[in-house]
Parts: sequence; structure tokens; C-alpha cells
Amino acid sequence: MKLICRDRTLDLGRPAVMGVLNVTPDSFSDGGEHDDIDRAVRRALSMVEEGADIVDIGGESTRPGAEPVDEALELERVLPVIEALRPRTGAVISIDTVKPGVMRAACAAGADLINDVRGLREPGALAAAAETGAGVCLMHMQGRPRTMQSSPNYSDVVLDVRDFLTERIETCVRAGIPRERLVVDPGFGFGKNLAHNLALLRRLPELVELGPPLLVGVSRKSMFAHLLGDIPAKERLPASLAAAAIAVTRGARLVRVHDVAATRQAVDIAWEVRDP
Ligand code: 9MG
Repeated sequence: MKLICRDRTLDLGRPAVMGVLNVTPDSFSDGGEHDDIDRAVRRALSMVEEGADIVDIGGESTRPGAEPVDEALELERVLPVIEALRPRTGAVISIDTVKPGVMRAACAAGADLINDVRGLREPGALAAAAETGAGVCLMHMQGRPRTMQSSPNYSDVVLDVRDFLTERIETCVRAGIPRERLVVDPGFGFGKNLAHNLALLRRLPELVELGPPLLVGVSRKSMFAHLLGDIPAKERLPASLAAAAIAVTRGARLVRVHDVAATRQAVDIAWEVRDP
């Protein structure tokens, strides 16, 4: 299984690890300071050293409750990092954005993959993604980050997510983004309560049937706090590793994580014992 991302091809013959690089004020100061760019690039390169195949760069938080940021600020945060990183790594560079203008500019600066938590539903996003030639991760989200956790509601979460992703895949293909460029993602924690998240993890094989490689992002998410007690995000590594390994045994081909080295070990073991 392969994923085409412009002139790069990601071989998914073993699970790929996508390392998270947030360039938001909670991780760095705000606004493209030289030291911040340098630190972000060093962090990206160390994730690649640790075994990341993809670095996912985001300048707008998508956490529950997060407010949107405007395009100029998002560009100011992400572009200098992409430009500085591109010549220094062969890893796939992913831009985590929902904005068509950011997609275009990020790909012109060297991004290979668009990670869109809204599944290319913003006006103009489909056309922008098609033009770039980049790979695309289509994620499911019910609602918007600011309010999505207030009352998530499904008739059957797995079937509803599957129907949404089916529709987005077909829409992409019609817009000129072939299946070989697509990844799908159920969007753990995005408009989902604990029961929804657990059902998705348990029934991942129903989403594998869609065809494109499946990405799972569970790293440090609050679903673990709901299950295990109110442990802080940075102490959720064991739970995150367990869930990533389970996801891989159930068919995930990519995992989006904060802790690359530990996850690399966990998913490599899980991969060896998956059902053929
Ligand atoms: C940006 N972001 C935060 N969580 C995510 C997840 O689970 N999947 C994807 N694709 N992106 C995410």
C-alpha cells in the first residue's frame, strides 16, 4: 500500500508514524521569531530521527474549545517552519489546516500532505487540494472545535463516520484527487464522547473496508482521562501506546502522535502480530 504525496511516495508496507508539531502559542511564542523557528525545526528533525515518517505542522489549535485564528497569523506561524525544514529532511511534511489559502501556500513552501480535520469542506478547499497534487487526510468531525464536545450525537457512530468518509472520498475523486492520494481518519475526540471513541476503536475494520489507508490520532487525548481518571495529557503515554497498538492490529496504517520513539516501538510490534 502506497500514498502519493506530490513527488514523494510514502510506502505503507509498515505503519507510518506522523509526529505532531504544533506551532501555536502554547508550544512556542507567537509570530515567527527566529528562535522559535529554529526550535520547531530541531523538534521536527528529532522526531524524524526517532522514526517519524511524516511531520504534521499546525498553526491553529483544533482542541475542544479552541477559537479559530485568521489566515495571516496561521501562515506567519507555519510557513517559515516548512521553508526551513523542507531542505533538511526527506520525511513527508504535512500541513494541518482547513484553509484553502494555507493549503496552497504551505504546499508552495514544501508541504507534501494536507491534513484537514474538516475533510475539505471549507469553500474552495477541494479545488485547492486538487491543484497542489498533495496527499490529503480526510478526517471526520461533528461540529466545530469550539463546541463539538457539547452534545455529540449519532445513530450509529461507526456507520455515520463511514458514510461521511465514503461521501468525501467520492467527492475528492470527482474533484480530481485520485484515491492513491487519500487517507481517511475517523477523528477520535472530534465531536465524540467516550462511548463513540471506543466503538470506533473496536470497529476500525469496518473503516478499513473503505479502501484508502486509515489514520488514527489518539495520542494524549482526553478520552483516556474519561476512562482512567483525570490524568494530565503528558502522563497519558501508556494509554496512548496501548490504543495506537490496538489501532494497528485493527488495520490502521498511520498513527498521529506526540511521542514518536515510544510509538514507533509499539506499532512495530503490533504490526508483526496483526491478522494477515
Ligand atoms: C490536527 N489533529 C488533531 N487530532 C487529529 C487526529 O486525530 N487526526 C488528524 N488527522 N488530525 C488531527
